Formats: sequence, structure tokens, C-alpha cells
Amino acid sequence: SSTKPPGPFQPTKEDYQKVYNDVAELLDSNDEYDDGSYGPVLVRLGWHASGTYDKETKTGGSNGATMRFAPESDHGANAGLRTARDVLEKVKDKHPWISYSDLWTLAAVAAIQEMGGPKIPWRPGRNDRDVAACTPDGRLPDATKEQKHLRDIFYRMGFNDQEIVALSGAHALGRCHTDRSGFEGPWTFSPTVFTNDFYKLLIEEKWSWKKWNGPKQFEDVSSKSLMMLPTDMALIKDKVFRKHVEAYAKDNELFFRDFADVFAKLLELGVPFKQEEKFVFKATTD
Ligand code: DDH
Repeated sequence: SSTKPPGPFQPTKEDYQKVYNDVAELLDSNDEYDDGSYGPVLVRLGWHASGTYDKETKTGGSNGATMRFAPESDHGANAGLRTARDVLEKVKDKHPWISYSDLWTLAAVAAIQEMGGPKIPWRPGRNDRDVAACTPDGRLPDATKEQKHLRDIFYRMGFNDQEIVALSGAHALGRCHTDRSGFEGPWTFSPTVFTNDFYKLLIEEKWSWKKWNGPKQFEDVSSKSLMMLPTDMALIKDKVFRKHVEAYAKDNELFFRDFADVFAKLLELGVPFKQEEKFVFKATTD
């Protein structure tokens, strides 16, 4: 007869939208966690999975999801990201056809959009790789350093100064945890809403060294409840970076546009896509 066995499952845009919706649903599922949202830590997972890219050797990047394995899972920069990986297991169980690499990046997109950020065009095509593809430690930024280090790290991925500043605006979200990085506190007063507040606060607040036994970080003089890392402060010390900080502080739309472009680029570094078309997912609030 002409009956053929079923081919491999060919997911459509609708199938990826279902994954998006399931990620959206889990974001606020645990009131006890941090500020009540898994959104920020999911953004961080997508960023750390992607930010290992090295344009010279074409190694690292989101294609592979090698942070599932030691040694990469144990790299200091990745402390705390187990929470993000674990929370996504439920989504993976429900949609086993999606690769971890696609899931982690899609989850970061969903988190940003659901927290009020811009639409981030995304496409599938990442394949999980094994432990041999783990990247060496030291490819992600070290928060104790300044502008030279930022340029070394981000130029290696293929970004320019404007893109470094645009990416850094993600610190509107989430917080530092003493049991993860050693640093403490949020950057903004609304750590579960995506805004350009990171830039506004950098410029408008007075910052001084926090007096404590932890690693060197800044606190805002007026409320003493916000923080900046040395790498964040480097964005206003450096003249070229500062120009972009000022532009994004003044113009939220400009920030949203540039962030969408640069975050989409980050998630695609080193991925050998077959598909040209990018999907723009519906947010649950659309
Ligand atoms: Fe970051 N980040 N990040 N970051 N990041 C931390 C938290 C979060 C640096 C250091 C830290 C980006 C850039 C940099 C997010 C997104 C992004 C923490 C605290 C440190 C430390 C971790 C902890 O204790 O839990 C440094 C250094 C840089 C840099 O040099 C530029 C970028 C580019 C992004 C991005 O997403 C595009 C997010 C979100 C968080 C909050 C996580 C959470 O759990 O909350």
C-alpha cells in the first residue's frame, strides 16, 4: 500500500507559540521566588547560554545548550542558573520535540515580552550538543572590571560599543544574590518590568561605594536600596559608552528598538540556521 510511516514532527509557528505560552504561564507561578517572577533569571539563562560565543573560533553561543553539563554549569558566572533550567523542564516535558537550545532562547524572549519589553524576533534551528562542546571558563563578563574588559568580552562576540550599552539595559530586570554572584540587590525599583530605568538611574542618581563586607559594588545615595556593579558604572565613566546611556535614558522607544535588535543578534550568535523566517510571538497581553 501507499501508507508511509509518519516523518519526524515538523513544528510550525503555532507549536512554538504554544511553548511561548507555557513559558509565559510559569513566570509568575511562584510568589515566594525573588520578586515574584522567574522572568529575570530566564533572561539571564538565555544570555549566558549565548554570550560564550567567540567569533574567531566560532565556538560557544546558544547552539548546544552545553550549560546542562559540568564544567560549564559550574562556571562561577552561571551560579544560580540551575533554577532557570529546572523551571523549564516542565515545558520541555510537554514539548519534548524542542531542543534545549531553542527552548532556553525562546524562554528569554517570552520573559522579556511578558515583562513589558519589546517584541524580539526569534527563529528555531539550534541543536543540542554534548559535553565536548562546553566552552572554557572566563568567556562571560566579570562584574568587578571596567570598560576595557567590557570591550574585550563583547567585541569577541562581535558587538560594538552601542550594542554593549543596549544589552546592558537588561539590568533593569532582576537582582544580584549573595549566594550566587556575591553581589546584592536590584538595579531598579521595578525589577520585573522591562524599562529604560537602568540608564535613567545610572545618570540621575548619586552612587557611592556600598560599605559592607561583600564585593565592591555601588549603592544609590538617596534610598540605599539599589545597586550598580563596577561594570555598570563603567558605562558612564567611559565617554563613548556614556553617550549611548544618555540617549537610552532620554528615549525609551530608541532603547526598545535597539535592545530588540541586539538581543535577537545575541541569541543567534554561531547558530547555523536553515530557516530565514523569524517569528514574532504574541504576548499574552496583546
Ligand atoms: Fe547581568 N548580571 N551582567 N546581564 N543579568 C547579573 C544579573 C542579571 C553582569 C553581571 C551580572 C548582562 C550583562 C552583564 C541579567 C542580564 C544581563 C548578576 C547577578 C551579575 C553579577 C547574578 C546573581 O547574583 O544572581 C555583567 C558583569 C555584565 C556585563 O559586563 C555587561 C547582559 C548583557 C544581560 C542580558 O540579558 C542582555 C539579568 C536579567 C540579571 C538578573 C538575574 C536574576 O536572577 O534576577
